[in-house]
Amino acid sequence: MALLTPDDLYNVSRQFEKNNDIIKRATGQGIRDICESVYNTKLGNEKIGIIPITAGNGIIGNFAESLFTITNYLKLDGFITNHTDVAGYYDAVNQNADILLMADDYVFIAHNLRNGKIATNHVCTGVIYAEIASRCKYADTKDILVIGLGKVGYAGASHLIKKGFNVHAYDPDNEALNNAIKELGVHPYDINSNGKKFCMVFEATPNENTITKDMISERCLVSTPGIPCGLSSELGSDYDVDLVMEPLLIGVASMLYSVI
Ligand code: 2YC
Ligand code: MG
Repeated sequence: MALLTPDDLYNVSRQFEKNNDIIKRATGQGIRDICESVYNTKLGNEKIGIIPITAGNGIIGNFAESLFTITNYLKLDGFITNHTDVAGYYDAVNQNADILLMADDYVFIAHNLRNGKIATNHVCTGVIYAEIASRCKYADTKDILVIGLGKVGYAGASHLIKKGFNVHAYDPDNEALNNAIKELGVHPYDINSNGKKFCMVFEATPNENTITKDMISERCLVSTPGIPCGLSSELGSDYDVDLVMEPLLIGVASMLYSVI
């Protein structure tokens, strides 16, 4: 999994609002309403303990601060613990946190201490970006393209299958693709066949320029948490593309709603 950098998180709240406007334009609803509907729940004023973790590659500049930003946007009572790691965990519990947010290089979790629910960033990011793509208001089809069937892509594809979409999927790793065909029933998408063009695309890869002209219709919605962007800026301008791509906060919103 590609680790975020402080640059990725530059002006993260501005990036979030810009993307929320694009989501509203392309789906008719904002991220809060979409999360309420996906998880069939509403946020209250939960207390959120944000715990910096020094393990592995250590603290990422602006990571904890970015999490604090989204807790404010969602009108939650967020705080960053004074200490890191276990001492930070202890702080958060002592300050009566309802939900803990913490990440090492392998997993980023939200843990609700009141109901025991725990969620991971990669699953919640996959679900919410797939959901956004599937809500394209100018799409008159249930056909949707999923590019990338790693942990994030697989979670999104699974969510779309459950919602009754016809998922056409591609991953250069045949094992990942065969797994998704066998376990989820996705249709393998042959990138060399100049076949179907999609107006709804969910891309979850660590690679750039994975989306080509042959894959998308002139007017389309591309939803991708992937850094770097799978949609080249040329294609983004040649075609009329609504591009939803934000480094962290849309996924975190999904995590918080999923443990309520
Ligand atoms: O600042 C800290 O507390 C660090 N331990 C945070 C490490 C986060 C590592 N994960 C990532 O960079 C991201 C995930 C948030 C999603 C994809 N990569
Ligand atoms: Mg990508």
